Amino acid sequence: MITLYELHWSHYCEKIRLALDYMGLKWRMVGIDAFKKTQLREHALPAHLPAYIVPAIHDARTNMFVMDSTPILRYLAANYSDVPPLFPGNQVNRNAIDAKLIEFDTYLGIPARRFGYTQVILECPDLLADLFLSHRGRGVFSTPVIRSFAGTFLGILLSKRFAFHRSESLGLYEALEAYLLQLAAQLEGRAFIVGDIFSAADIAFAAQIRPLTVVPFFAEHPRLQGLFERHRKTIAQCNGEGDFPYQTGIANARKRKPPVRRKLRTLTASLPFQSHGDLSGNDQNHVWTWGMLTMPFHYFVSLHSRKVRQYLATASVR
Ligand SMILES: N[C@@H](CCC(=O)N[C@@H](CS)C(=O)NCC(=O)O)C(=O)O
Repeated sequence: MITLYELHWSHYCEKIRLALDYMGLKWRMVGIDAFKKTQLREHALPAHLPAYIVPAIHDARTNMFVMDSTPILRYLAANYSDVPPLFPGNQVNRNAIDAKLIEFDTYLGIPARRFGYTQVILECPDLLADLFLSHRGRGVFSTPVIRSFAGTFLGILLSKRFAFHRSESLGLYEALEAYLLQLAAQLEGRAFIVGDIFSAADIAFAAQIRPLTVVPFFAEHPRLQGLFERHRKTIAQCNGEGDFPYQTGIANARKRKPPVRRKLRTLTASLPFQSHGDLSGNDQNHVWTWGMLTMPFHYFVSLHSRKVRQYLATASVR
């Protein structure tokens, strides 16, 4: 039996759930405490990684503990045969799938997480208390005022962890838009992401674009609709989950208030994230540094830069 350690809403974790189900393996999930990570600490930290993260798996059959989503997919493919393959085809195709996984982890997964969380913070920050604290304090974090304070506090912590307030000055929205437009052009008329067969690359793409479904700048982009259609189709084909709580939370918030959109601008920027050999990049920063003192300002002011609440997109706002 394989144990998957996860944070359920993480798109890196969804990728592994989809892959395990696609392969038809027996597995169970263990939700971790995002702060203490107690469940992960029962296993030794893999030497090539600096800190505990999810997804991680423990395979009771081999007694192996593997962390980081693409190494997990590689492990599953290498250790389970006679199941639908994650890396089908010849060696060239397999290498291309592997390269696409690292590309998606780095260029799609990292910024999509950033913009997804930013959207939650701007539209319904209280939801963060449900995501991170529902298992703590015997329900106290679900009571209205405490939920609201906790949501704000968590939003500030997350903004420091991922430097959400820098996205606008770095041109990250435009940089991801350029990456996705290029991807959409590459995939035009093609059923699968690599070659002519379904693979882990299709699974990874479907999971990793999910956070962008709540960001109007991307979700309503006229030239990106094919990518979102591909996401929906792949999730349905794999019997994946419907809307996640953050998607429903934002949809409900939009029944009360208009969505938060961006003022458009013309800017050329590229994604600054980098992979490291056969490992993907990440963008996590230390939370408890002196820089934390400036975070309330960034949270309440910088994060709102170029954002407007408005029901419909216009020529200058989406
Ligand atoms: N490159 C990693 C990224 C995993 C990652 O960043 N996981 C996040 C959840 S989405 C995490 O564990 N965060 C815990 C933390 O920031 O301390 C992968 O592909 O699995």
